[in-house]
Amino acid sequence: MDFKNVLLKKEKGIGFLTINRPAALNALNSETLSEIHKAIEEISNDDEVLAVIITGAGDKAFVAGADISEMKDMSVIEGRKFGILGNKVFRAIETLEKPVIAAVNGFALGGGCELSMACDIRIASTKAKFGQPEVGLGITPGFGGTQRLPRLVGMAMAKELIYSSRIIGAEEAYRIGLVNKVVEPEALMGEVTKLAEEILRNAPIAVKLCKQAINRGMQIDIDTAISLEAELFGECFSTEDQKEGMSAFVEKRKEKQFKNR
Ligand code: DAK
Repeated sequence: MDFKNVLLKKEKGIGFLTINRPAALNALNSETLSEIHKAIEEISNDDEVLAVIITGAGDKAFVAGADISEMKDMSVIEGRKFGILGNKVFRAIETLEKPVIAAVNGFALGGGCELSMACDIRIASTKAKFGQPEVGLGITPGFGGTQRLPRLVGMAMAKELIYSSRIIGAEEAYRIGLVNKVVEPEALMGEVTKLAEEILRNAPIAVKLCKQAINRGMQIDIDTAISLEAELFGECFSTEDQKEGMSAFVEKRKEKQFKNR
């Protein structure tokens, strides 16, 4: 499928999704959000793609936020519709049955920080900047920032960042646990690709079930979560990949042929 504001490239099992509006620092307007949704659907239906990397075009921004020019004159109903669209897209990323890594190459503000937080893992370049500056614009974060930021960095730190609308650098984001790693800008895509390849060496169904167990388990009480883990663990034994993984160990074989079955 051809898109106007995103690029989708598939290479060796990895889907590279680039938000591509560099003149507006990749700000998310409705059209871009709809295209991200379509791209995620395409990735979801493509059995050849087993991991996803999301980044921003250009050398300045990952995504500088929701599109302020589009939002400026929205009515209550339009604002709500926009919020529903954004949340639908970000939930589609969060619940995609494949791991998603954000390669944060520059500004990740407002909706951009929220997009990165809907991904499973964030790797940042030293040039990345994170923040939820919405209260300075007279609004609350609207694409899950008030919910995902406290889950990642804790309630007090999330409140400090959201109430103050302070923008922080990559090292600070690393220190508070918002990003997994910080690398030089020229090393960023190599680093995220290497991580995706490392994940791809494992059994895809097991990775998918781990994502489910962690995401769903973190929202429920520990007893229910442990039952969920037990159920998903059991499910693995219906797969050919479980047989292959364990046979390889017993036979002292280094090479494993996982088939995503
Ligand atoms: N929206 C639209 N255009 C943007 C943009 C944005 N978020 N960010 C940057 N741009 C555009 C600029 O307008 C400029 O366009 P031209 O003037 O060249 O046409 C171009 O990108 C380059 O930006 P600058 O000239 O400003 O570049 P600088 O290097 O000087 O500054 C900056 C970079 C990132 C510090 C600055 O652009 C900036 O402060 N941008 C806005 C950052 C921001 O406040 N982001 C949060 C947006 S609010 C909700 C739904 C969603 C949301 C909330 C509620 N509901 C429905 C409930 C989400 C809200 C947000 O994300």
